[in-house]
Amino acid sequence: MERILIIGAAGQIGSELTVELRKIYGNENVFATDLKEPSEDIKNSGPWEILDVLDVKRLVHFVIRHKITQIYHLAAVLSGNAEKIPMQAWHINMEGLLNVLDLAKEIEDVKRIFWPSSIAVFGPSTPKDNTPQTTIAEPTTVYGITKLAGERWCEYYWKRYGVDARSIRYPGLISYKTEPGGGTTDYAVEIFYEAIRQKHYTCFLKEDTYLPMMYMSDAIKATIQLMQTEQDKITVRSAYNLGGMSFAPKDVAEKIKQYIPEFTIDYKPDFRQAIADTWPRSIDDSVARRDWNLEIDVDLDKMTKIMLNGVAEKFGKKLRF
Ligand code: VAH
Repeated sequence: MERILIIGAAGQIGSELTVELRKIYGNENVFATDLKEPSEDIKNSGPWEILDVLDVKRLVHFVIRHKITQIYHLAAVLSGNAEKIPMQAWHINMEGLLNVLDLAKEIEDVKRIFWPSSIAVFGPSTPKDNTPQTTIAEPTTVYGITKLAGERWCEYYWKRYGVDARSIRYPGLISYKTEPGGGTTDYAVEIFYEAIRQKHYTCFLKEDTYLPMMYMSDAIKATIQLMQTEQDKITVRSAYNLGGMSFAPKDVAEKIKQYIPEFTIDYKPDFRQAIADTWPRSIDDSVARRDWNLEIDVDLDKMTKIMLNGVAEKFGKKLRF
């Protein structure tokens, strides 16, 4: 029986991944942990605990006590915030991952690790369109540096110690269940909150900034699919490219106007524009499709309806699109 530890269960990915994993493996077998309390539905549906991935003693004790067999280590400082606290971001993002990899190396019961990488591993010298799985990766952001280094460590622990660590280079992820968390792609979350709150949004990126994006349900499905794939089918031990769709702020604004005609937007690029300008516009995820049948269901139109309805419901507004 799988016993799963989620580190970062209160975050954007963790808050939805915990729910889906509990549906598959049973509520009592999925342990939600974070530095802050997770959502009510996570607290009320299964075990949860405050846990700091940097507290190695407590982490090891937790894993042994609960006979954990898989760890999803999601906690990290995202791109925008990492530029404000470079050394803390390096420490948190790298020490956290290395603690988990070392623990998997030492504790026999821990069979599989998931850790999220990002298209942020790519930099200005990377081909921007349909970026290949294997290509130049010279990130110029702190976040991207931590993700590239993390990928190298995952592959090292697999080759040297046989630790079955798996990873995905997520594009920008869009969901409504948690507030935006300091990422550069989070304009694509904020815009829906502001469209419902005040029918206007001031975007911190230029209107034609194309970035690879994905709705959260597709990302969660891909993550679980990768973790359920037989070991001999995995050919990438750094991190799999994951593309999804590519759109710019102007595309999202146009889609929102189809449902809220009075919605308006203006553009005031900030420091995050320089981050976005170093990332690809679109990603080739054919290797993931070949190795573990990646499928993407949600396009921009479907995502717009889901986001507007979801945010409206959160605010108790009687809107249905
Ligand atoms: C960020 N949401 O903006 C993350 C993501 C591709 C970007 O990794 O930092």
